[in-house]
Amino acid sequence: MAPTVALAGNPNSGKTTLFNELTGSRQHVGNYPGVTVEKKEGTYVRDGFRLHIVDLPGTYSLTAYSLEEVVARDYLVEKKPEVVINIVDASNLERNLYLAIQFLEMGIPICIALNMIDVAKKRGIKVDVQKLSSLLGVPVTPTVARSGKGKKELMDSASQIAREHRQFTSLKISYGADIDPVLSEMENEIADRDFLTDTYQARWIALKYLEGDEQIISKGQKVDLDLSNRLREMVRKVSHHLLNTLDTYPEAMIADQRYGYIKSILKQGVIHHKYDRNRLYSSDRIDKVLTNRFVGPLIMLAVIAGLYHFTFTYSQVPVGLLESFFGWLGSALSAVLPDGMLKSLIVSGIIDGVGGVVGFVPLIMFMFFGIAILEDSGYLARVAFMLDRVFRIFGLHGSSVMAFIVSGGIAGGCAVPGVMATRTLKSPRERLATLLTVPFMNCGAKLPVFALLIATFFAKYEAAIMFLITLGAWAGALLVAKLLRVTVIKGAATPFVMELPPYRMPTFKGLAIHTWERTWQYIKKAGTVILGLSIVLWAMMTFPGLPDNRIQEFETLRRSEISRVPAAIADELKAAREGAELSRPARNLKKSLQHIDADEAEAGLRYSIAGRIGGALEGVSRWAGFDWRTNIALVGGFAAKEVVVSTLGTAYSLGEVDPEETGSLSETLAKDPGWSPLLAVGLIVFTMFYSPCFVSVICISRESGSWKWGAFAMAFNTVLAFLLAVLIFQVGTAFGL
Ligand code: BGO
Repeated sequence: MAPTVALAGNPNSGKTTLFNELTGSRQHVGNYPGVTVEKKEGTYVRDGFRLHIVDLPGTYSLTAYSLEEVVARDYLVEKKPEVVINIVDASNLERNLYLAIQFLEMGIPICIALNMIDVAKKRGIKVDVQKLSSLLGVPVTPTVARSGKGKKELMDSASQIAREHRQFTSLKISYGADIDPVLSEMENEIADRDFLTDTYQARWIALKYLEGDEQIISKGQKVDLDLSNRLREMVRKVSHHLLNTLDTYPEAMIADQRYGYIKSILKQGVIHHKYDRNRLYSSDRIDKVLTNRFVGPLIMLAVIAGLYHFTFTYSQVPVGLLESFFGWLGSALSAVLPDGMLKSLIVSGIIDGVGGVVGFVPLIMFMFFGIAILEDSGYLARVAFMLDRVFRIFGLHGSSVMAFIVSGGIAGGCAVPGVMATRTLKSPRERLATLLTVPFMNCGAKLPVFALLIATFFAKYEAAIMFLITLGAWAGALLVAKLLRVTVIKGAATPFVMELPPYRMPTFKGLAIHTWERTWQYIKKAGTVILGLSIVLWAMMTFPGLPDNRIQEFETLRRSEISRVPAAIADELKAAREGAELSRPARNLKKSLQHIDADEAEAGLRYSIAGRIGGALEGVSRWAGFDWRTNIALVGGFAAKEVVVSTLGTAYSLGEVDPEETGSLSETLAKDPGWSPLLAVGLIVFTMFYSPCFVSVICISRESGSWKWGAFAMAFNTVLAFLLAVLIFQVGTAFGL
């Protein structure tokens, strides 16, 4: 039987004209079964090769909004023609490609007839056919259906696809940060239960539920009511969320993202207007400036620098207040609770550990608020669009940009959704390179570490240093990606297309919800995972406790200190209340005894499980200037990066050098002679690049399909981070910094 070619396209695209051109007198007209929609069929013959041509009803879309759309769609999924010729009006490309994108999303083998090229030319529109074809990944042939121009070339492409039975992988578009996670959750459920998957693909079914496609939903209700209801509930939730935050609906968002995808294709030099179009959409007008080749990147840098300035300036007061509050809480509980394990756990383990992380909530909140403005307005997608030019040089794909931004490319993201976001990348090699480098971004967990060190050592230049850290993270990620792409993951780059949704005015409600959602995630993590880890690390820093003979040694030291002064002085100290005025010899005795207490605490910490691990690593870590306390914090950071701050908090709290002058961790580090700005820079760089946290490693392994890559990320990143930290410390020391 002759292979079937279906003609599809928008009304008035020239479908009927082309059909008549192809079939001549070999055609007949009937109806699609059960409906009054006309069905025209015919035969095309060339060099003895016959093709059965079916003219589908003209449609703008493949949703079930009209009878024509349902008929066209049913024909495609039920009859599975070998190839679809999509007739696209070249003079109205953006509108016409909307249907083409939906064929690609369904994984239907298509070739494009770029029709009415003569009309386009008359209107001063020039289309780069080659570029369009390579960006869409399908053959594109310019045609003039009315004169038959391009007919032969078009049919050559179509016959080739039909003869080869070429399979098309379905196009995966990102539908935005709100829809994407729900879509993949729905897709997994659908695939697990084989729900309608004998006819449609799982992702497409999920998409139709999100678009509220009545035909698919009613089919679903009949097959598995329970799952269908669950899917509808997921859709209801995300719809509610979208309505609250962006004042939109999933189907509108999906359409926007599809148009954004098309816009991004057209913006890459596919279409040239000879005459200046006097009517530009406002988004296009804004884009003319914001994504301009020269001005665009400068504006982008200024926006990011402005974001950091805003965050650090306005969060300073609330961060200070929270820090003071935790300081006060620690001292107050210290005074009330009796000495012992419980007091140590609450004050050193929980308050100094978790408090250090919670203290940064205002900063995180301001940062998320700024990011929400960029995201909700549509500017973040433009950042990705501009960065694409740079990404290609490093062997990555433009779609990787979004994964980097989600992971904290500007700040405050998380590598876990970043790793998930790589699912939209088609090339497995580019995907792997992206997966392995997204953890270099400055996720929300690293921010408290940076904020602590910047506030302690570079307080005057907070925004500038944060800006440098961001540039450093990108530079590191891109260089490593390049290294991977020329060594372990070699292969050519694929053309890039990404979504450029229209600009929107963010609503205050939307910004508030987005900011709060993310901040709440951070607080929840601090209150659960970080709290748990802080307790475990406190235990590791407390047990097994000094052996009796060592305790005895410190006791002897204390006694000998006391025996060196007249008994009256020792009695004065003993009898004195907290804060009471003491004589000079009594004050000296108090200081000596406090030093012995501090030495004992430090000896206890060193003797603890964590202390021994930190101490054992000191032989190597000294090269980077890290002492055993920092080592404990960094080992804790393997579990979650926030733990670096909480562990430093606990470590310095347990081994307090000068108990009379307790202050915030920042104050303690500033006073500690072992710390310096140089060491802080080394530690910042190490934190930026060393092993992804445990959860990210699991995700990398799962998404790459092998534990090998998870292990690679841990080992490679840690070695790289260490070498950089050593370099900074050694060179800095050599220059006397
Ligand atoms: C009329 N170039 C030009 N210039 N015109 C084309 C081309 C092309 O490549 N292809 C088609 N057309 P349909 P659908 C018409 O009918 O095939 C013209 O809905 C007219 N009719 O000739 O019907 C085509 O099947 C009187 O134009 O589209 C047709 O997809 C004056 O585009 C129209 C002028 O084509 C739609 C045009 C009485």
